[in-house]
Amino acid sequence: MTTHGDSATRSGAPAVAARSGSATGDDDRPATSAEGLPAALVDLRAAIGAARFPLALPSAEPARRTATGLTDQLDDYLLPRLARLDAPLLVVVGGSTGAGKSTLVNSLVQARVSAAGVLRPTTRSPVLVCNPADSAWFRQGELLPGLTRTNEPSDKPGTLHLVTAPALPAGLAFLDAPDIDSVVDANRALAGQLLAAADLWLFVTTAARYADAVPWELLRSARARGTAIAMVLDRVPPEAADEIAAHLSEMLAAQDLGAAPLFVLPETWVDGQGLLPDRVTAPLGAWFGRLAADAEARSAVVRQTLDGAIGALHPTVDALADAADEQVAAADALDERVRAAYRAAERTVDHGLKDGRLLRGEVLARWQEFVGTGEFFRTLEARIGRLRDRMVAAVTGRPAPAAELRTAIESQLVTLLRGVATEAAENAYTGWKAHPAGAALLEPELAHASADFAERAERMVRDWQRGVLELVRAEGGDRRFVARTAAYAVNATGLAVMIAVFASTAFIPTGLEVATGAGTTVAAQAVLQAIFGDQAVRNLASKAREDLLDRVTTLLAEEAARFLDRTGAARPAAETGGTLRRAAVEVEKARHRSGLSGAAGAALPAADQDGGR
Ligand SMILES: Nc1nc2c(ncn2[C@@H]2O[C@H](COP(=O)(O)OP(=O)(O)OP(=O)(O)O)[C@@H](O)[C@H]2O)c(=O)[nH]1
Ligand SMILES: [Mg+2]
Repeated sequence: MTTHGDSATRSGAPAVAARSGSATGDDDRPATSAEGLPAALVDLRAAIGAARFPLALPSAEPARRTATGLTDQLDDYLLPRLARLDAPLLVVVGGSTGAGKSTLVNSLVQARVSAAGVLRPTTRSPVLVCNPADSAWFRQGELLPGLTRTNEPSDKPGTLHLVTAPALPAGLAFLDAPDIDSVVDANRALAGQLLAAADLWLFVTTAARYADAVPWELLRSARARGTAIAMVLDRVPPEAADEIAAHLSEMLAAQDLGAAPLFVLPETWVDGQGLLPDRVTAPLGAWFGRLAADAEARSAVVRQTLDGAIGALHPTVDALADAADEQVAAADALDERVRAAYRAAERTVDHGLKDGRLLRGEVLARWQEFVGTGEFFRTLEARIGRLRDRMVAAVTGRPAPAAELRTAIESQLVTLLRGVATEAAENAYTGWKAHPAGAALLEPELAHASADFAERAERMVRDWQRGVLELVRAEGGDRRFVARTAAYAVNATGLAVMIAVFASTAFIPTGLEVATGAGTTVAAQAVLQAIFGDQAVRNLASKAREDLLDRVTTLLAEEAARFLDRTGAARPAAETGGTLRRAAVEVEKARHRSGLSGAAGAALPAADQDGGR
């Protein structure tokens, strides 16, 4: 026999693929053409395992739980069961705490295999009891591979206590589960997991508890899945038996569970061993005995439950796919809020360069200082060549104003950039805050521009200024005035180009609006006019402007990335939903081809003995 470690069986694919071949090849196995089904389920398992729901949408937590439930069920039950259709029938005994589940199991196998007690809930880790002949199958851990098998009762979570009982016929095993409506979360979750691995659910309730809501919820969903269900109404006072049984039957019929065999057990005393008297459990014991003896009936039960569970995958996986699509849509929506905020920031810079707002205050003052006094320029001819000569001359003697103008340009631009970066961060932050998934991704520092933004903006502007000088040098290389290659000529022209970028298109060709509006001197106006009138400067300015906007785009993209990286890290693959849906459709097709569904209908024998119905 091959032994599979937990990890091998958990991972599913290789172990299942290996098993399914031999399982279907054996002659003594039920003849289903299930070859395609395990493969389709393995694919579905992989798709569900890969699905992520990281964004905090209302649908995310339920989806995560559903995904875990589905992968558990595939690993715990569907895949191993499909690979071994002839394995012993697993009856999971489930119901409310204190209903007498453990006592019932002990009584049915005639041994105290599971502790029964007055402290609620008593059963915290599950106990599986089977005939010694079947213990190898349950021990090898194909079924419920995540539970560690123990030979002793254990309080450790994640264990399954295995016990053999010769009084129990081969082919049938009982799993005593923790209470399904437990106040202990772990108990409830485990009970749900175990029920999902049941070939048959023996639902145990009492005369006092049978109308409780939670079990009915679970019963309904088990019924919807087509799980084989048998019912035990325990501890019924003999005088009320008829009335209670009738009421429960009505409830069962109303829930479309009328076909489930129902056993009514009268209230009685437990013996010194904590076991129920034989006469009380006899009808139930006999019913299980018949089921154990009838391989065909057992196989029908297994196939009914298996087919129902596999059939129920499709709608559940569809819901999962919807949740996955929601994740992608939410990530897109969050990204769009950020992009919109930073696009607006870029637009503001773009407008700022166009509307002349940068050509004010300090920049304008330094510009005027740079080009000189009215005295100096009164004699200036509008011819650009002459102008440049003058400017060179002016700068030659006075380098300080050039440096100051450059600094003024830098700080003016940085101020604008800081403003737009702050506003964009605020807008992106608010946009995310108003979105449940966005709010969960926010950090307080995202409400502002990056701490080092001013520093990076300054560096960017200086790089741009250097770039403008490079441009002047390269573009004007063959021109008369730069041919002199005087550093000051390049410097002066570069600054004029930067000013031209600031004054930009709105003021070309006159440039007078800004100059006059800002109260500049006649000389400065003349210079502006001269500059804007020169095609070469205009070409340079338009290139410099593009270069500046490119650099602004990069700078702001780095800012936006602080947000976008978060959605990027959380973003589920766009095709998750589609992959899930396709995988579910393939499973559904394979299920129909498999012939499993032929077993649908009342596979369970009727409870036709005394005390049964
Ligand atoms: N008198 C009487 N006591 C019973 C009967 N069935 C169970 N008990 C007692 O009721 C208590 C609870 O029974 P358990 O078998 O532990 O109940 P359980 O459903 O396994 O409970 P949890 O493990 O907590 O979910 C124990 O003290 C049993 O001895 C019965 O038919 N008659
Ligand atoms: Mg118990």
